[in-house]
Amino acid sequence: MEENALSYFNIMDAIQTSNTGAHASPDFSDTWLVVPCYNEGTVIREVLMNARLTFPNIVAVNDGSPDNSAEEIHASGAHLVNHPVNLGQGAAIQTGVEYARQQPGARYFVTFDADGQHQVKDVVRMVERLRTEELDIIVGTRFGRPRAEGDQVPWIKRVVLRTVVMLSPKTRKLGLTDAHNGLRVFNQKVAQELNIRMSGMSHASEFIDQIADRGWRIAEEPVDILYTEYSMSKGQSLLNGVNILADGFLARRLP
Ligand SMILES: Nc1nc2c(ncn2[C@@H]2O[C@H](COP(=O)(O)OP(=O)(O)O)[C@@H](O)[C@H]2O)c(=O)[nH]1
Ligand SMILES: [Mg+2]
Repeated sequence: MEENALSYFNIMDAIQTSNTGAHASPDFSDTWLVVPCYNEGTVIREVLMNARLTFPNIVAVNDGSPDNSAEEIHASGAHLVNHPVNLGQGAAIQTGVEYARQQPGARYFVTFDADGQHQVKDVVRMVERLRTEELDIIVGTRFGRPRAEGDQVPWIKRVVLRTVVMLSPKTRKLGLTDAHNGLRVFNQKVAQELNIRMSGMSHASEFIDQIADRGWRIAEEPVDILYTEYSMSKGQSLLNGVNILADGFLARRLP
């Protein structure tokens, strides 16, 4: 309990910092955030309520979480879709996109993490860019600009992500610097054509595959991923990194 309270305050600090500088947003009623969620009950309500201040349309896909994620999503006012069992982040994203693309007036779609690591101000910039540039999809990158003073990317994550890019011909061909960034903004064409079938970590590689194979026009946008005490306490950073590499090698799914 103690630990949860600590993480909670930490994430609220992070969210408040992340809001600083977000310009008063124009109308985002044509934009849907798709939020995959697994066991994020301690933070998901605040993350969604904060995002809803700018983006009123959010669908969170609760992927068979045994915790109180579903109740917290419901309390936030976001749309809630439940997977009765855990099907993985890729399946949750696919479900959320299928839900969002059916909503009247939906033109732009965003994949946004449930744990407070993504920032609303980055999404605002990416959607505005997608409105004005001839692009189908913009993906976030942690490495798109010279390394900043306060850069929080853990070194192991940095090494793994660099390695994935190096080993992945499609990622290199597309000119991408960050193969596993969960923050993406895309248009209706991508939302209609998207067909993520891999579970686990492989969905990020599958996303890259589909971008390359379907010829979607893509650009990267530098974003800051927040490494909060809460996100680090999930302890997945190292494991995810290893999984990303293992998945890629075993399934030959490095795009
Ligand atoms: N739907 C679903 N979401 C997941 C699953 N595992 C992780 N997530 C969500 O995917 C996002 C990113 O996961 P996270 O563990 O933070 O990965 P990392 O930040 O890339 O290291 C968060 O919003 C999680 O709640 C899963 O099995 N199913
Ligand atoms: Mg995370």
